[in-house]
Amino acid sequence: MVRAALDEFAILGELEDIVPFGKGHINDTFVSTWNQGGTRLRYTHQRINSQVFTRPAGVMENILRVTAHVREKLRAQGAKDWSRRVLTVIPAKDGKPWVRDAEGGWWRSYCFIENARGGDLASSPEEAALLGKSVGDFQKQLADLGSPRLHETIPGFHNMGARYARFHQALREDAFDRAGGCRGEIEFLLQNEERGSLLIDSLRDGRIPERICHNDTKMNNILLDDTSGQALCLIDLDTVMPGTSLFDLGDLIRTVSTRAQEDEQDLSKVKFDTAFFRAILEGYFSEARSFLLPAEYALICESGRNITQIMGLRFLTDYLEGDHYYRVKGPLHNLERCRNQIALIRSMDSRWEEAEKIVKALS
Ligand code: ADP
Ligand code: GN1
Ligand code: MG
Repeated sequence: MVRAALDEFAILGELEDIVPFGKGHINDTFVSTWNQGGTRLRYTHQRINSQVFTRPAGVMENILRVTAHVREKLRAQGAKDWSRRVLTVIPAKDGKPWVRDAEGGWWRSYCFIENARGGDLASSPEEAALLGKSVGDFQKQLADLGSPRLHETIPGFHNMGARYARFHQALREDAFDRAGGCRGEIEFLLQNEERGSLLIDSLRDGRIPERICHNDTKMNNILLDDTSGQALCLIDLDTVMPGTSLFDLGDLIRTVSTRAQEDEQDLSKVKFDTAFFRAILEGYFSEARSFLLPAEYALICESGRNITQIMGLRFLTDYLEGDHYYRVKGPLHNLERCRNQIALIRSMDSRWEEAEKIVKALS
């Protein structure tokens, strides 16, 4: 199946190898190696998860517009390595940005960005600052993307109210008889329901502006250069769409201000680290200061807590619904992820005042 799909892309040379790749939870990713007149070149291929992205053509239309816009910006800045700093879509032989397989699946291909890595944890505050800067830069580059509005590839993606409605339904149905084993987690999420809507309500009421954002800025969606350690490129562009700057900053805080991975089971390791938090903000502000508004600054601490909460909620909902959304390693994986996110929220809460002071000092 993979082989047949690859044959339809406009890639020259002899195919030498195809291997599954990466640790994404959503799409099926492969890397292929080709011999092109004696030079080896690699490409990334993804079968888009069409349960999650029900309109893949809209996803690809967004990605083509966004990558073209960023590419122009990089060229205008005279960036020498622009082809490593933005994804390049490889068209199919028929010119479309996708290939359909015999089972109706949707495939796309990108140039593989060599000598780069997407880690799960930041190794130092310096690295956290580079990650923050790359997210600020991405938002800045897209601030003047013209009309039409990008497609909402997953409607209500960060809509806490809609996520809670689904959670309540999963709880009522308890189709896999799992709710009894996670009463504490359910209770925590119910207690935090109202506060969780702060970001989405602020966006809806116009208290914070709509901006184009990435919406999935967890650390491993940002590639770092192996040699320089610099943040190179934001990948996984399926969810680039209108939202608030705080969705991206929040997801970065969720994944980069802790020293534990999102499925770490030793919860004593799940701690909000204010040195990393400060560094993320320093990097992010170095780009975003030019456009951020006071109302956005005011919700920065809340953004980290909020995106951590929505992930905890989504992991637990998926657990209650029988693990059909996220790729899991075992029957408790989603529950473990949820416990981890709740532990992170508790740790954020315990250092709230300190975090607020950091935001104030840097704003
Ligand atoms: P998912 O939506 O499943 O998370 P991603 O688009 O994040 O899929 O891709 C999964 C992984 O594949 C990434 O974490 C990254 O390691 C790798 N990857 C994807 N695209 C590229 C690329 N163009 N160059 C290098 N690595 C890539
Ligand atoms: C998914 O695709 P991936 O693995 O980069 C998810 C994010 C979650 C993340 C949690 C489209 O991201 O929303 O934050 O898992 N992406 C989608 O690790 O649902
Ligand atoms: Mg990803």
